[in-house]
Amino acid sequence: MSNEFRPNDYEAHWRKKWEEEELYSIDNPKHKDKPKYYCLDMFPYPSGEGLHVGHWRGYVLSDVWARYKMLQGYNVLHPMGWDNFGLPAENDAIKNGVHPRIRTEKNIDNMRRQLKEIGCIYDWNREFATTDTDYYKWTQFIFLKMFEKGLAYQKEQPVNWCNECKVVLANEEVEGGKCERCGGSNIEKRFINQWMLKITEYADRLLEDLDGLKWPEKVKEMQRNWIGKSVGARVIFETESNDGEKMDLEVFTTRPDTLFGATFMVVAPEHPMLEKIVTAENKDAVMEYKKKAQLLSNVDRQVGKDKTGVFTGAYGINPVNGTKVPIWVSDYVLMDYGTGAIMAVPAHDERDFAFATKYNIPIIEVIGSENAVKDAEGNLTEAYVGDGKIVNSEYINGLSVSEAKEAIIEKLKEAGKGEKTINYKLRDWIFARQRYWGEPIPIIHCEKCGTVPVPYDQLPVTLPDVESYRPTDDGKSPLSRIESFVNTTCPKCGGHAKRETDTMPQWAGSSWYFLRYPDKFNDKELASMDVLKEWAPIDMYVGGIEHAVLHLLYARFWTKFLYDEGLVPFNEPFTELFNQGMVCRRAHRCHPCNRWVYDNEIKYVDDKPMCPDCGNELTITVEKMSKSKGNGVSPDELVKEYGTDSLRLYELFTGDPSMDSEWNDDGIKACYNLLKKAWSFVTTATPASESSKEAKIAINKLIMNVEKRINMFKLNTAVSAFMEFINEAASIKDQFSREDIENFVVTMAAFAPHFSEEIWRNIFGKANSVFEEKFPSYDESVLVTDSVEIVVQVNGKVKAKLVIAKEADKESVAKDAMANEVVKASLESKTIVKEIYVPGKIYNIVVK
Ligand code: ANZ
Ligand code: ZN
Repeated sequence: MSNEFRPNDYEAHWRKKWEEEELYSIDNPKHKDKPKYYCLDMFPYPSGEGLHVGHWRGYVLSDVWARYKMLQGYNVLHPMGWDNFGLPAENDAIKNGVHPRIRTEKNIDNMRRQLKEIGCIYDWNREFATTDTDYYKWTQFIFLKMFEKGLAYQKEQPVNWCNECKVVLANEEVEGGKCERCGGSNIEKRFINQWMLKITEYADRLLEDLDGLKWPEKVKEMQRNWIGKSVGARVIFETESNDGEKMDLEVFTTRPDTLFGATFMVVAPEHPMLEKIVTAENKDAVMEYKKKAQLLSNVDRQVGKDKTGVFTGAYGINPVNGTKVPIWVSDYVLMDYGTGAIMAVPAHDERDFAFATKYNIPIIEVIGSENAVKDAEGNLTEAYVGDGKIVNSEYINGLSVSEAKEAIIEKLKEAGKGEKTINYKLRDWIFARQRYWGEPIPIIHCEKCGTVPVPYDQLPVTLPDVESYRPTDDGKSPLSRIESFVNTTCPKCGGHAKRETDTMPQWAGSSWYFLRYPDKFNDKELASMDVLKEWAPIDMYVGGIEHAVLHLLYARFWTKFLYDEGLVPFNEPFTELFNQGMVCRRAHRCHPCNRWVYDNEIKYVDDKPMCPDCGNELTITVEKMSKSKGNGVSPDELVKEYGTDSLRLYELFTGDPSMDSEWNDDGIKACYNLLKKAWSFVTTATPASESSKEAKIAINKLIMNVEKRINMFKLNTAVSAFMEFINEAASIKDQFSREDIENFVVTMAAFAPHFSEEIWRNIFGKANSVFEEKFPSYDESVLVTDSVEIVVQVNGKVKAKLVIAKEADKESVAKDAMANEVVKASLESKTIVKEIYVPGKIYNIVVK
């Protein structure tokens, strides 16, 4: 038996063996009676670029967690599948005419191969793709259920239309006002009838139920902001149209208490009343302004830019004191929030303050506070947005902000001029694309019967093959060109009817996939209630922070809906969530050439990186790993050289898993050395019949640290615990009992599964997998004995750590220290000048 550490000799072997033995199958009879645990990675989109080491990180993290749960005695479901529909494959199809299915299948094969190489415990029996008909049949089923409940409806919506490409662009295809496809800026807003999902009906529950989730606070906060609940009031200001008709201009405000300080009003450029109230002399300027505003996105209109606007010539009447308030139009007010009109209180709102200052509009303070910032004349130099007592407001003077809110709302209600309201930022979800590569929306349009759902027993409506993947010139989905698909009979009247040709958005399939894995083979229901009760909700969900808002919100919405329908036994899908940080690495940019320069292109002159094209020195920054920046590192070479386990360990060791970390190309060596030392420890130690005190402490400390650190998800420090242990163990390796050494191998198993399995079965000759063992328990009492660990330094450098009796005197510590090999070596041919002993902490030897 060879005792050399050669991971490439055994890693692939064990992966194959595990698959053959169905170690990870939840149906394996060995796991039958265990409690169940569901660990899930966020649904990957199989891109053609393959995985770089940055992608590996999340998969390794969740795999360590899943294996650890296995070692704790759970039957672990850890499935994998593919979020296959969507833009990239489709755009490629339009460009190159290759069917998106062919491309995505190739990508899946490659990604599956790479994931298998990581050694993850995915149960491949349960793999599926959103494009499988027996999956999207149920996606269509859920859509129909929503349609039945009035949650799926059609509405005119503005979309981005590229006049060059003659297609509707998704928001992510418009970058800085330019079409991502043709690079042109000939984009306009068009209104088309779109399918929508009424997620707003769930706004309150989506908000309230966040409190009970074990999720990072940051993610919950992002969701809260996205839902954006504001409690406030609607207030009616009377106004007059330009032909003398009385009209009500309604505003939404969260600060009715400041009503006496409203010195102007603003309507959004798209406000329907604008054309009616604008006076003749202001009309040209207003219309001109409106035209310009339409070209800007909501984001452009809101973020810290210089405020612009035009006076309409019209006035509103303040309902509490009858003053005339000028009405302006400005793009900082958005049409799709509140009522699209505001009362502006410059003294207490930053945007209003900036606007009033620019256009010389009076500023009236109505919240008095010592904290307000003022100039020598007592004028506010910035908006005061804090708390205080009401001033300059007649009968509410002296009240607190919250008392004043109540009082004003009461007054408005009496006068029929307003009431308390709640507003949400959350909008209904546009649930359609005029594209090919998506689930067909299962709806039939009949001239007689109107919008008719496809009967459940006719699902799935399968996506037919098309010849051209291009949308039609008038922006319809390519499906509209297929007569045999479009023409159908109405399920209600049997007459001629047409199928809906829009498809679902990319988000559809990922909104419920997690419900399907536990019961993937069910052809009667999307999943059986009994199976879901056993397995779900998901105990641990692992993925990137980029999905903190949309995906997680959509998935929660669908789950709640299915719960209401009695199809799912819980109303939150993900009990615990972990977001891994990104892996970053240095990237080189040439500013004159305006491009990223890849590692293999860089020319080094005097160790300085130079651009191969223009010869300029490159700027180095640390960027998120990506193919486009040329700073990605492929796992393939590293696996070949060091083995999968070393790379797994380094993925963990690069830093705190919840934070971004910087990839160091040489870092993997430290992890390879850890395994090599561990190998040599395990294969060369002669087990003692009983472990020594030191050995007992070392192994118990390791198990305790690893367990505690795993549970805090501080996996990087768990790897450090192994490093620390293995260094300590090397000098006392024959003092460990057989059981200690076995415990060490089991403790390592979740981190370096191939290593532990090879030792377990091949070196130790055990019959069963190491993953059938229990994660060892530790004995805390061993750790709180009367021994302490002290550090031995020579000239301030740490040379050794010794475990000594708490009450040991200087002499006995000195004796132990001098006996240590490393210390001995560093004292060789030196003279000891001084020895300092800090009891229980440090023994420092100063030498010359
Ligand atoms: C008067 C006021 C006084 C306001 C004050 C704020 C501070 P949130 O919290 O985000 O809901 N607003 C209302 N509708 C708007 C729209 N369509 N576009 C831009 N701004 C709009 O913000 C609500 C506040 O944002 C509202 O309260 C309104 O300004 C403004 F000291 O009314 B406030
Ligand atoms: Zn009909």
